[in-house]
Amino acid sequence: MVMRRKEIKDYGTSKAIEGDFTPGHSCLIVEDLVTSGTSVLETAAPLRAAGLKVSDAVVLIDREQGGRENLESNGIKLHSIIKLTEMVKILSEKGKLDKEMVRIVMRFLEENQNVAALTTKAKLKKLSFLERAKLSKNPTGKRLFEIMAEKESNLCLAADVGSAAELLEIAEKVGPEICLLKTHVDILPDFTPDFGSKLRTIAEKHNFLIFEDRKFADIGNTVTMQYEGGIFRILDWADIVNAHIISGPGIVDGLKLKGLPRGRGLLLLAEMSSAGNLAKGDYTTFAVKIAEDHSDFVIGFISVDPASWPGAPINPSFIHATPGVQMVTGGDALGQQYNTPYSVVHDRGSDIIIVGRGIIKSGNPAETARNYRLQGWNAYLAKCS
Ligand code: 5BU
Repeated sequence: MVMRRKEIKDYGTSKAIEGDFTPGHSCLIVEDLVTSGTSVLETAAPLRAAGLKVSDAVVLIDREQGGRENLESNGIKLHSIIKLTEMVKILSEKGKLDKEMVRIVMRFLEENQNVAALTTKAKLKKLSFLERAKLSKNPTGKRLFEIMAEKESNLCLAADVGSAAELLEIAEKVGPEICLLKTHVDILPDFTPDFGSKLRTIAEKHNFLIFEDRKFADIGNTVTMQYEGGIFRILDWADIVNAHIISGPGIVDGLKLKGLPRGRGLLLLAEMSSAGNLAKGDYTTFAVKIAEDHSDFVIGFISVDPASWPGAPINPSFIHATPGVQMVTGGDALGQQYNTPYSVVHDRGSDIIIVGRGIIKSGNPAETARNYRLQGWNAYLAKCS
């Protein structure tokens, strides 16, 4: 027997699901009644995320308001003991419901069958980047969605090159194709304090944002200093930074203290692309909860397969950015794992493809970036249509 908690507490086991189970086992969902099917889907998501197979649900009453169809389209067969119309019929035959009440109930059901079907469709419909820009509570998150729509680009270049000079050169070349440029400023041997302003000039010219992949991981007080100070002064030039949530929500409070007044945005590492990483299951669920609690500053996630997250699709104001992308699936010798732009955006539900060596190591980075941009954008269009 497995139990799903509706809310994850930050005390106790802090697990979304509890019980004695082994990944790969089948799990039958038991509910009292089904209306639109949302509650069963919310239960199925964390079970599936924990590796359980969910293909059937048993309920006492099917209220016949779109639940059966909704579940069917999510791979769950509904078995009901009785349907609401059958129940009304039996009660009326036994003289327990008068004719007027039967008429009212049947009419209500007829009207609400259509409403439920429409609501389900609206929920499943993928919003465009421009529609999502309007939902974002953070100016950088909003701007990023807008740039993606304006440039028809959901491509982020991971500019992992050998020097600051090379980075500025590739930013200039690839700039027209990207919505975002990702840096690891601590790998640049020729970093100088004017690096940030030079990169910002190029970013403004080609209309892209800058994301320093700093992966903050310390306590709130320390990250405020790491973000603002040192020789890199990341806060001055990076529109977006990211953080692990290993240290708890205090890290977001700390970064927000410095970043929010400057209109900056934060991505939380909800998943990682490398083999054997530990960012999964309840960890990912916790990242979503922290993001919801700080949606004025958190603009989204580093994700790998957000379509499989519990409660997916989650709040559409959040952006999903995915590293580990190349034209063919595979990996490198140190644990990196690659998926294709189409599988990342269309199948796994991400928004932005982050591409490093696939572009940098190619003979013509500008042309290769254009190909990645088109692949990523077409996958987005296919998802929305
Ligand atoms: P690649 O050359 O496309 O493999 O580069 C991937 C980039 O994304 C690189 O800068 C990594 O540091 C970054 N990355 C990643 O690969 N996986 C992750 O989970 C995260 C970042 Br978070």
